[in-house]
Amino acid sequence: MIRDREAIDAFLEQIRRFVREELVPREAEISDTDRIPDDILAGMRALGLFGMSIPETYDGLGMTMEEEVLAAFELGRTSPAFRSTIGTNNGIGSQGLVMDGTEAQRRRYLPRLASGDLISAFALTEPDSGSDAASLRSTARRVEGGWVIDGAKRYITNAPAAGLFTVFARTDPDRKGAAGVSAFLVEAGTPGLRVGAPDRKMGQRGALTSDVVFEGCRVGDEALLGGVPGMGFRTAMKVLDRGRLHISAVCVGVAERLIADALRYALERRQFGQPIAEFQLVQAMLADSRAEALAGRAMVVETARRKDLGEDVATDASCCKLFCAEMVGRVADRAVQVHGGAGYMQDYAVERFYRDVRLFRIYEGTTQIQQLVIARNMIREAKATG
Ligand code: COS
Repeated sequence: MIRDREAIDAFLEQIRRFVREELVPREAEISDTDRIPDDILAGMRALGLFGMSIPETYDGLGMTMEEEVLAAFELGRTSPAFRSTIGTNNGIGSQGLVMDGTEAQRRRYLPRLASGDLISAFALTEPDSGSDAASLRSTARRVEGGWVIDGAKRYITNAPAAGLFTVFARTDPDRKGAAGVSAFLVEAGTPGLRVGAPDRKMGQRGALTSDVVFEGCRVGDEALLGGVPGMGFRTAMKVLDRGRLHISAVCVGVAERLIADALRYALERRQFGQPIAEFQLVQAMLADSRAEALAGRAMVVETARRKDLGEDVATDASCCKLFCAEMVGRVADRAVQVHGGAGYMQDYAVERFYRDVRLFRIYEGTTQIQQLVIARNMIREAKATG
């Protein structure tokens, strides 16, 4: 439900220009240095990109889900590391607060998250708890006036830069599954919180992840998200529903970029006396990619619209993540193939994107977890309706 079509179109055009003029030319540099330079961060702040999904009451842009996915399509047209920089503040790092935080918690953090002065991280995954998120072992023990958190978190996006962590820990040791889990807002610099060295990843260089360790980390009562224990897992799942739609949109944007690169190369590269774009086997790869990216775009916009209308889109958000993450993997593979030997060389962006997109099938719920969620919900609905 776009409130003001002209305003959103103008904003999307600003992002498009920023991506084309400021980000695309710096992709190789970001990959080489493994960091996003300050001038780019300043540009992102100036555009308001850190606060797209944060309500206007807390100084964000208050975009609807539909508007957010339209923006994510644009941001997808460059290295995913750029999107990752603003990704946690718009998604998994802020939405727990937006959805379930107390008014005091929202006021304390959301305006600074919206401006990008504060970076957030979502600390759910652990060394022994990935897909089986409800089995997490980190604990938060009740003490006078607060809680003491112990445990280790792994692969936490933006942890090295984060000033605020949403940490999931078990507050009820007697309840093994989801019910005993609570969420805490823990500020960087709190004694007992330690951030590890950045991980060395296959791709998405510039998007930093690391371990986060809690050893006797004491926080006050006000750190418990929403002020109610036992709600953390549900918060995490709701946040991931939204995050999965956003990631799906990024996959579509990356696919469209790869198609543009592959088409340009196919028109320039000549073999057997003509551009390889004239060959039907190359055309088949371009056409399949185009059709699949369009399917992804359509399902993401449709699901986002229905979410804005207040419908439960958990199943379809997983459908989008499943399809779009796999789709961009196929599109990247074809883009390398169209480039032939050049596609295997680091001189061409497709080589880097091929590695970057591999992560989409893994994080915010693997493809297999999406399949499980979709089928489980289908079966539940069928049983409920008899
Ligand atoms: N929205 C709101 N609540 C939800 C929900 C959703 N989408 N999904 C689950 N819940 C609630 C359930 O209703 C249930 O609450 P009740 O016990 O009150 O009914 C609770 O959460 C537990 O749900 P469930 O029984 O489905 O939990 P499972 O342990 O079976 O796990 C999966 C469910 C596998 C789907 C979950 O662990 C998951 O998504 N894993 C992947 C984690 C992930 O994406 N990690 C990426 C790291 S973050 S980048």
